[in-house]
Amino acid sequence: MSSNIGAEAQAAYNKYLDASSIEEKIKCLEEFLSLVPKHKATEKIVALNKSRLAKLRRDQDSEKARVKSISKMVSPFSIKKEGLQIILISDYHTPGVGKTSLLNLLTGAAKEKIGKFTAIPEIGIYEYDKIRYQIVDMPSIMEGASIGIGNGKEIISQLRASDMLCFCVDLSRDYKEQMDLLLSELSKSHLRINVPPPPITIEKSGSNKIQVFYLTSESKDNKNIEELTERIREITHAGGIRNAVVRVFGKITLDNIVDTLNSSVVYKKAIILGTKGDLSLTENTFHNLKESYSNKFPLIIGTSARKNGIPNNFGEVILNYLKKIKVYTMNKSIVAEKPLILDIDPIPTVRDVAIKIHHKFFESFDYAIVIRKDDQQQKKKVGLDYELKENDIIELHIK
Ligand SMILES: Nc1nc2c(ncn2[C@@H]2O[C@H](COP(=O)(O)OP(=O)(O)OP(=O)(O)O)[C@@H](O)[C@H]2O)c(=O)[nH]1
Ligand SMILES: [Mg+2]
Repeated sequence: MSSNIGAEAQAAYNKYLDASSIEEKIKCLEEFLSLVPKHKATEKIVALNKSRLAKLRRDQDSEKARVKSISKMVSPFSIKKEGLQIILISDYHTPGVGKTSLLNLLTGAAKEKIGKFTAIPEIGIYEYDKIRYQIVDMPSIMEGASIGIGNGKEIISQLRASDMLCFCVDLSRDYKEQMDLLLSELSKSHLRINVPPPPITIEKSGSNKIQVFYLTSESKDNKNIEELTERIREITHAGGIRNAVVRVFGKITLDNIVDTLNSSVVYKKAIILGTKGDLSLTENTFHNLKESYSNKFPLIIGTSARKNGIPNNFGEVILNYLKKIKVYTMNKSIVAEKPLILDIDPIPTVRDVAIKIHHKFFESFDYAIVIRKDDQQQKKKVGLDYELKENDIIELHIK
């Protein structure tokens, strides 16, 4: 390059030649153009590099557009929730465990796909008591799913978002082998099954230290509090957090602290569905499956797509298991056909209903009328804190 551009501009130009990314090239060229003296002798160089810069910016824009369009592409593994999302999972085996058969039994969907390997999720809606359960028949989980084998990453990311998992276990095969594989891949993917989130929160703070508070009498019952506090500080520090407020609400383990620091850990409720219960000797296997896993899985149900199906009140059983209740809203004396689903822990109140329907009901709330059929006083005028029970009918009034 000509010597009349100046040393600084030359240095910026050299940096541009060495730059590897588009962003870096753009930055260096901008710097070069701001430094180069503008006169007749440099006119050509300036124009040339302005043009290069414009081209780089166009390249950058189209690269951004490309990335955006990829991220917009909908993966068949990412499923939009509709109602309560329940996902059927099993290990990979030929013949299959019977997930597609169960999906069909519950929802009528995918009949023609039974007996064929399910490569992308199949979906159906199971309705019970006007509550919609979205049943997802997921492709089976292979060994190494946690590191991405057999679309493992995509499958597991959807499991993380679901309301409940059904471990489907073929009762005509070795149940332990199937359970071990599923539990191991999910655990490696940081899914914690049928355990509540640990009673500890760690919140980054502005203070210059890690402060630990024991906030309940149960939390004060932790063994050797001083030592535990020291461990909490060490583990939190090792997790890259220097300033934090740690709140402990109950009994905790050191693993609980590690999990709390790991934002990818999720806590999922799951049940076991034994399949092919019509085949010989499966009664015995079902009994053993229950013996082995009922401490970790409080709900284990035997099914058969060929003979006795699945319990008629499956929807009710699931709702109870998920610790949810249904209530109904009322508008101008007309009770909504579809119920609202609320968690029973903590006890739901009128406030939860108002927020769930629309924020305006909460912000401009005046009073609510609650009708409870099994109560002495059937109709009550109540406030936001009023605690609700299953099948309550609620009419919200705003100011
Ligand atoms: N006897 C008996 N056979 C069943 C039952 N459920 C499924 N099968 C059979 O088992 C085979 C696999 O059933 P699918 O429902 O396709 O299994 P899947 O879990 O969806 O299989 P993949 O999609 O390959 O993972 C088919 O031949 C079914 O007819 C059952 O309850 N009893
Ligand atoms: Mg299938």
